[in-house]
Amino acid sequence: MKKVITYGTFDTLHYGHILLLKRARTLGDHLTVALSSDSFNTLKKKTSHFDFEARKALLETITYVDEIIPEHNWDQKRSDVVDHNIDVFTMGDDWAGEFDFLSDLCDVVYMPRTPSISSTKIKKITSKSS
Ligand code: C2G
Repeated sequence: MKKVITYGTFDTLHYGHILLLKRARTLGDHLTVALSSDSFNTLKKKTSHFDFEARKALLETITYVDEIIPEHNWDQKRSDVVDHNIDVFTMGDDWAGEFDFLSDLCDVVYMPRTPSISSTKIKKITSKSS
């Protein structure tokens, strides 16, 4: 079984995330999502509208996602790849080059980021309309 992993906050889940997860799943037979914890979001200086449990519950409804693990810090990727027998690491290409250090352990694939949609944009739209 070819295993794929990807990382992220996945706040206010939108079609950019879904497209990434759909493409990621086509890279293998099993997709693990390492979902940023609320405390790691703080470290990333990222405020998410939804907390970890809510973001996890949404991801669990997506057929492309086979497993969800927590992402607690920047440094867990190498051990995640080894511990979960990962064959392919993938992220959107806004991260291009950032994770090439994993290439001795697994394939590293950066996929085109979906333009014109982001959690930030959605939050702005929803705050204006509320
Ligand atoms: N993404 C995308 N298109 C968008 C928005 C996001 O393809 N319009 C992708 C990003 O490139 C990323 C994934 O969706 O691969 C998750 O995006 P975020 O939730 O913003 O995650 P990020 O804050 O980039 O966290 O250790 C890595 C970090 O946890 C990544």
